[in-house]
Amino acid sequence: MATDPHKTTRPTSPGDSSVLEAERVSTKPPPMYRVLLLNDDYTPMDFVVGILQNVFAMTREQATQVMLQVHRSGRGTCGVFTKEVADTKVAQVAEIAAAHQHPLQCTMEPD
Ligand code: TYC
Repeated sequence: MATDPHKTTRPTSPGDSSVLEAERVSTKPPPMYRVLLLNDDYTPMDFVVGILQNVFAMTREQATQVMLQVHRSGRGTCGVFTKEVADTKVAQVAEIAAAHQHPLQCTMEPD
């Protein structure tokens, strides 16, 4: 029981240490999502670098490499995240790009 990694014992309710029940605990990693930037002909390069620094916490050097990858190949990876984090970052990019009237597109796909 205690050596089965899929089960643990814990109190049935907070503060109740008298009753211990087996409980299944998920050990699966969560599904992950790749967030991608797409190229376009209008968004300024330095704006894309700023997005990668501010939304994806890249250094200026990393951000420049990813921006150039997107510019040259059509798309590039910003990072791989849980669904909630990926959704949030895609929405942040859309909001910032729209606020500056740039057509920059950011998408996500299962990794
Ligand atoms: N192609 C754009 C330009 O020449 C730069 C750019 C890079 C745009 C990456 C979008 O996701 C992008 N100004």
